[in-house]
Amino acid sequence: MTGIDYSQKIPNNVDLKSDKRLQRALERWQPDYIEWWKEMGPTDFNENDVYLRTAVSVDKDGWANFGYVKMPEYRWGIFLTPNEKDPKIQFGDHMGQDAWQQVPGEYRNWLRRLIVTQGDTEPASVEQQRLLGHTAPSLYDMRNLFQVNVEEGRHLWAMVYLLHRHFGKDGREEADQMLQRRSGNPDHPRILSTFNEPIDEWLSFFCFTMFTDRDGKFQLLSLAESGFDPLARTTRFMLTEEAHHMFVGQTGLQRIVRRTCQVMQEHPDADPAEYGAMPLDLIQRYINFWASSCYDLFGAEVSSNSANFFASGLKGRAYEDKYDEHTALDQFKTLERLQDGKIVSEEVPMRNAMNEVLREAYMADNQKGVDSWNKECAKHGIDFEFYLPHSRFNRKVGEFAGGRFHVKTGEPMDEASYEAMLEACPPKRIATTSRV
Ligand code: BYC
Ligand code: FE
Ligand code: FE
Repeated sequence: MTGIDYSQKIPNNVDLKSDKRLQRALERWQPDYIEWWKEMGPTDFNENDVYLRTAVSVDKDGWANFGYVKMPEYRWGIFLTPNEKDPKIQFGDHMGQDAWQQVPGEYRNWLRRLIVTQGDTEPASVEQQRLLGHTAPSLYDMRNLFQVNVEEGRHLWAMVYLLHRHFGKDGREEADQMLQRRSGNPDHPRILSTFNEPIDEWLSFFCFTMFTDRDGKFQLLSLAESGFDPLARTTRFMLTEEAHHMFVGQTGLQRIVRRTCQVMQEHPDADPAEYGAMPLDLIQRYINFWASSCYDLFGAEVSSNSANFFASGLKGRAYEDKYDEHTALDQFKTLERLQDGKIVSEEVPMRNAMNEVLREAYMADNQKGVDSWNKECAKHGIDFEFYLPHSRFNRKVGEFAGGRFHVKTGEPMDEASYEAMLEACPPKRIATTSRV
């Protein structure tokens, strides 16, 4: 392989060219990545010139870099948000010590696992969305789709950089496997559940960017607090891109809701579907599916993993600096647990409840989107209120996995009433996933 000028080819602020070993590792990985992109990225658009934003530096101007590019030639860059001098670990057992610039040996496996789990979601989402270019509602939407896709590709690069730079041989092996797992493949699936669900129409795409990319936001916020400084700085830069992804989701759904409301105003007695608009209750069903699937992405309500990640300083809470206290020792969180089929409250050590702390923040953020769609309905005088499914509904992970709970109230239900509820409101995908 001839030397690629990485400072040219891959915009970066990590001085790639001065680290020959790293450069060689990335040089070996890069053609496999391009091959993966061509095989698993957006179908049939590899030859098209697409008007895309490419980040070429971390400062504000580096963001406004727009131009036509063929997607396989996109310049996937590697950026770490510049750091303050002498960063410290901000929480957990090592609070106040210098942040790690190298992988702490005792936490190597946990850290690798976090980075691999994060990294795996990025190509997964590109795979999930690969057919959507063919059915884009407009050129505007198509461009947004491809922008999201190339940026998720960049997020994979970000995690692969960390693996190559800091984890030696096993990091390189993990990086290779990122290109080998396949979304939805029963023999070789992506790691987390939601990332194996098909996204073959745009309502799902908008729900995914609304709800799943928002899981991305909250996971990245908690990794941005990490005591492993390169991870914190990488994820901070990724967060700047996430805002656009969620904007695509929230406003995409809002546009659909608006159109339905207009049709309902014009034809109050008709089914909006007859006029090519999406019935509001159908949209709600999709919300029920995608939001509940994403609740699972936070892990179990009570989790020793989450306690370990926090104690070790590897993964904090979103906006850790807003908390008064950063060890979370001698603190408890009251959680609901399932005991003999009954929901009971239990005090759980705070560190073990960190997944739930993050999920609650996530749900509150989701609610803002729901409110904006409800405002749209109210503005058009349409009497309809969207809601978020209850956190116990349709869960596959954690305390309430496999249970039968009301989609709105979260009350336990017997099998027959649960089935009846799903019949009355059969979210297309829930019908397929909850009955397997
Ligand atoms: N599906 O202790 P538990 C994004 C496993 S999205 C399948 O409850 P923990 C993006 C778990 O691995 C952000 N398996 O969980 C968005 C464990 O397995 P083992 C992605 C699951 O570890 C859109 C067992 O169940 N980033 O960036 O406390 C487009 C018990 O686990 C699931 C991250 O996730 C599931 N849903 O928390 C593109 C951040 N949930 O050990 C991109 C990194 C759990 O028993 N990851 N399991 O074999 C983490 O912080 C944690 O791994 C999790 C899970 C929060 C995911
Ligand atoms: Fe991402
Ligand atoms: Fe994203």
